[in-house]
Amino acid sequence: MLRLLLILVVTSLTIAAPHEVLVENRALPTYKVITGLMDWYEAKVRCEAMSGWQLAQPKSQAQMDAIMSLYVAGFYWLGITDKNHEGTFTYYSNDEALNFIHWDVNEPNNELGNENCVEVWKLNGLWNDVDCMLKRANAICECDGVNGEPHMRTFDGRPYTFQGEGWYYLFKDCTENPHFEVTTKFEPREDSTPDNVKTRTIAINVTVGNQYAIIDGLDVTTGRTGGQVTDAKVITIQEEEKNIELHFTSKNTTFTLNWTLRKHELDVSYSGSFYNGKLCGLMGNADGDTRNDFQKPDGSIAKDVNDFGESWKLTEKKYD
Ligand SMILES: *[C@@H]1O[C@H](CO)[C@@H](O)[C@H](O)[C@H]1NC(C)=O
Ligand SMILES: *[C@@H]1O[C@H](CO)[C@@H](O)[C@H](O)[C@H]1NC(C)=O
Ligand SMILES: *[C@@H]1O[C@H](CO)[C@@H](O)[C@H](O)[C@H]1NC(C)=O
Ligand SMILES: [Ca+2]
Ligand SMILES: [Ca+2]
Repeated sequence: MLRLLLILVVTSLTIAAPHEVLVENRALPTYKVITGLMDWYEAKVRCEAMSGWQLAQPKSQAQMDAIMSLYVAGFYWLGITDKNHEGTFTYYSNDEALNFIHWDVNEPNNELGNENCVEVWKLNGLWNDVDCMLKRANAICECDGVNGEPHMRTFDGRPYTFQGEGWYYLFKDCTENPHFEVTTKFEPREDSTPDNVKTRTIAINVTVGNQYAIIDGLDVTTGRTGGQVTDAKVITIQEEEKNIELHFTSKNTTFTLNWTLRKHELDVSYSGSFYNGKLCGLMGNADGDTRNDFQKPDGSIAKDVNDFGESWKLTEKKYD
């Protein structure tokens, strides 16, 4: 089951390592401390309960300094672990190699044999590896979005912020005989200013074969392109009080879109493997590799967030 949280946006790129450069170029993430004596897993859950947030994964001294500006006392969990490969610590969200380390002397020492999670344990911000199950630390959470806003996430789990306006391809069938496409309309929020534009999703158009469903706020319109009225309904829609769930199946894959108007949040998931690596659009290619998610329609890797986002804009004025 792959997931996505949508409202706004973020990014990076890639193939070898270029996205790391972009991470460094971006403004600092926003940090937040959740206090309480938690084990590492609980800290992770508490951070991720906030849309767009995760356990902090400091990637530079500047980020470490920003985290330490919130330090009061005690221990603080970070999103760094070697639980899946003893001795090799990585960022937990994407399992990528650390590009910044801040170990205390003689750490990591795996002293108790199972010290697989990393904590900040001293005022100077130095790290220690410790048992993930110890209920002993506060959580430091980070949000990569602009001003702590939630952002987009690709099917493969890469978060990014992109403030597009208008209609964009969220994801579509990129096989030779495409069968579906899902587009979304972004519009500036009320609190946007010309210098700081923040957009959000306001409408969704799901087209499967010759049938479509348009969600605009909480209004749903369905219809057919081309006029043929032969096929059975391929898009199913369940309208609840505060959210709309929409499903469609193509090959052996069922896509589920869950739209919550109040939060302008669209949660997309799918089950089935046929489309792994065969999707494209703002949610990436779903091949399990976060590093190649920022491909443009021509297959090339975008040079930055805007280049990526804008490449998926609907150019012809199909609809407005
Ligand atoms: C859709 O979202 C609503 C509200 O966020 C939630 O209660 C519901 O369980 C979700 N449905 C699915 C299928 O995820
Ligand atoms: C779905 O399709 C893919 C590709 O054709 C295939 O590898 C996979 O086994 C299928 N899965 C199921 C559950 O049928
Ligand atoms: C929805 O998208 C389809 C496919 O791109 C397009 O043909 C159709 O005009 C759109 N529907 C509306 C009402 O905008
Ligand atoms: Ca240790
Ligand atoms: Ca990918």
